[in-house]
Amino acid sequence: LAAVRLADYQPPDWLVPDIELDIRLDATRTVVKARLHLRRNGRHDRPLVLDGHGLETRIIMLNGKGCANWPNGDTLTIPVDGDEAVFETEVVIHPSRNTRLMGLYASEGRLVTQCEAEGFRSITWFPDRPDVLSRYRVRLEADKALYPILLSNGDRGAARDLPGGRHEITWTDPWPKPSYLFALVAGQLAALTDEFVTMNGRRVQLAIWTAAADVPRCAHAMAALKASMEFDERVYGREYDLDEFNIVAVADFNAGAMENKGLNIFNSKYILADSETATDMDFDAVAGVVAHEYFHNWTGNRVTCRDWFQLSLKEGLTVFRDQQFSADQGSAAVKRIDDVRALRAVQFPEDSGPLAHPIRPDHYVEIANFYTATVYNKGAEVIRMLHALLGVDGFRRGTDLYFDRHDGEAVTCEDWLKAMEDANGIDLKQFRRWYEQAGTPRVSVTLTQQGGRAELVLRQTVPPTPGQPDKQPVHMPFRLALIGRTSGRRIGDEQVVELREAVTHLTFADLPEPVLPSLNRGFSAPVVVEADTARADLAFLAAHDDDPFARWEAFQQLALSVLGSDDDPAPLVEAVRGTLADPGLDAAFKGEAVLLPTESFIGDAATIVDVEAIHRRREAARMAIATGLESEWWAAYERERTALAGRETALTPEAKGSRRLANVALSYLVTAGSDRAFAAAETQYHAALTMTDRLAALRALVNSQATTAQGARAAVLADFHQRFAGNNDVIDKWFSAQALANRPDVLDQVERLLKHPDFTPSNPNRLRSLVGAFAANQRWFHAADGAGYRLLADQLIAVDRLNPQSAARLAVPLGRWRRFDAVRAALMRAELERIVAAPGMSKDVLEMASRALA
Ligand code: HT7
Ligand code: ZN
Repeated sequence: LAAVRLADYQPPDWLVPDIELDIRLDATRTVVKARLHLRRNGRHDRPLVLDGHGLETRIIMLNGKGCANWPNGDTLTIPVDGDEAVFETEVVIHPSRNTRLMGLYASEGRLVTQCEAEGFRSITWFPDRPDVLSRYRVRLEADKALYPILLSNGDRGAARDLPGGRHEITWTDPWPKPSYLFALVAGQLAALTDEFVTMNGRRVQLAIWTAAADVPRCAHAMAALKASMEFDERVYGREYDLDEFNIVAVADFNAGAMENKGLNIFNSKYILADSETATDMDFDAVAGVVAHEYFHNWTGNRVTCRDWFQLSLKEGLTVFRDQQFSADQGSAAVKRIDDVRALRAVQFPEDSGPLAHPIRPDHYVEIANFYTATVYNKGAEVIRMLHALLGVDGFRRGTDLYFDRHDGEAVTCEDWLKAMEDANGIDLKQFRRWYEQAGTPRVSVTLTQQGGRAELVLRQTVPPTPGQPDKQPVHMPFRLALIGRTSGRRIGDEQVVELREAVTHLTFADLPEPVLPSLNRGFSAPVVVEADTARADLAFLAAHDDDPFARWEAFQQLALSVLGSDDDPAPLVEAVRGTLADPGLDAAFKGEAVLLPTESFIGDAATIVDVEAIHRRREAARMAIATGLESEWWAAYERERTALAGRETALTPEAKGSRRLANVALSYLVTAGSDRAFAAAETQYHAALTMTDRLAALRALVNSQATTAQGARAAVLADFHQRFAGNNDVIDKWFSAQALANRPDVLDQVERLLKHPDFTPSNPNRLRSLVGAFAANQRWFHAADGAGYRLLADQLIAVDRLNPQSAARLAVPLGRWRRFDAVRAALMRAELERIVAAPGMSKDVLEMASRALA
């Protein structure tokens, strides 16, 4: 497998300041003519080298004359005289055969593109790399009845009818962009439209395009778009720069969405939402992804990446910006907890396994494999640390300088850090290690107190990762405070301590009472804290810490401690009792703070994951919390449902909080197993006015082991499928609820569902909703006989023929084999070896499987 290396980067030999595309669209046979205006970059005599993939090449011309040169595989090499030239090609492509969903493909009768990272080369010959920026002029022509709407980037020109029922339109994008930001969409679409007036008075026409029947389901996305435009002006001084902004929702999409200039293309799951079909979490995800793609207009598009090793330059920064936006629009504390939970669920395991890589990797085989939680989510944490170190104003000075300096350029993470340094007169030399070193740092903390004097010692280490045996200490902001052991109050101010050394000593004097440390408040640094705090102290912090994140974290640590042994879960029951009874906490926070860590998170804390013991202990603790607090759960359930009366579908933070706590209560009540609870779940399922409530009731019943709930389970599953037939995003939830079920027959159910007529593995959402969800079900995926692993590998091998990106993602769970007992590890390895040996596997899969085995 040939790797691309950061160390080998060379600037492009030829630039393409302007490109004209003429695209005659047809699902089976699209003709693409391209005219590239070339400029030699520097003094050299190297030829023009272009990328192409799967193109039927008809014509190649240089300066108006046919060329003798012909493609050699995926490259086309053309010697060019002079410093400027015009290079033209004509190729034929076949969108309806394109199951990879990269380049131009068909989705529900429409034609759509996905060019990041290397999809443009499947549309035409081009130097398909992000540091070649061009102005695009694009003529689209198609049958008008089949494709009445023709969209591309930039400003729309005049549209014209043509003979034979065809029509054409030309789009001109004034902003130079890399080929990965090119997009087109053609098809039968209707729009929800609106307008935004920017801070300098530009009137921007906004449109979200989808099937006509789904237009009303775009309202939440539209509101989020307008709020994002306002946020980027208010917080970053960034204004939108075209007269229109289009978003298109499509059903078949490899990722969440794509930030193409002026024409964002979305997985429909992140656009379409109404209370009947979308949960509160879905609504929040829609707003977060809409904001993310919009924010890319500056962080990614106006200032782009020099090469794909710099991916976190745009992705880490843009995730941080969308997290800030979501915190600004709702509960900041709950948002932070959710973001940390997601980081720990996906990025921490990645960083401690064979797929670990720095946020700026230094080599790859297939770049699509590096759209990872490390590049995105750890990348965002690194930006968040800069924000903490520089403060709000210093960070803004840094971003202002970055945009001023680099507008219209393709730059590196180094350019970003230099702007931060120059704007603030600081040195980030040591901070750069976050970009170079993989692995989650560990900070171990000890506190000793004698009378009014305490000493805190913090020791940091960064563990070895593949290819990086030795690590250096990193520079991090570590927020901490002291909490009085008697009063339960914060003693003194919170501090942001800048850890740089392997060992840091802090002393505190004149303390009026014994104290407990409140550490890494707000999760100010993406590290594992090892504090060896006694259970009683964790319970005290879970009841008293004034930082909401630290308070939530104290309960998580308490739960990890109790569930790591066969001890009585009574301390957890008491902690939950205290949280439920605390009048100072809102329902949204309570709904988070009473949840036990997931089985996989408990497993991550152990050296070897004991699948059965973790499941058994967690189930016992859940049952103890459920039965020990049954009257409290009924009270919470009834109180929150009463609070919702008359505003069941409201999306205010209060209403969302009430639904959250009521549904957590319902799940504990169904766990406790009374007939009254089953009846309440069934009633809620049928009477629900929101998907949040209906799905919560369905999940509670699906997860119930009680034989008395069997009838209700089958009935709600059948009803759900029938009620939402044809709505892909909702049917995905039906598949996931069954694949994630906490039941011994899950594997049989998944095997049955693989044969269900609605299971379409070519659709990435559907594949993830069944096979991806099943692999996240720790207890039943890791069945001791390896049947879960076999099922996953079979699906992966079959899907690779259709869509290598989808297949490669399925390899990740098997890559965790080192964390399991010898029998399971051998079974997982055997499946990885079977995958590697299967004939004709893609390089996407081969790279993932071979890294996993290494
Ligand atoms: N920048 C976008 C990345 C993306 C992508 C990557 C690989 C294959 C398909 C893809 N679709 C979109 C998404 C984002 O971060 O905004
Ligand atoms: Zn992004």
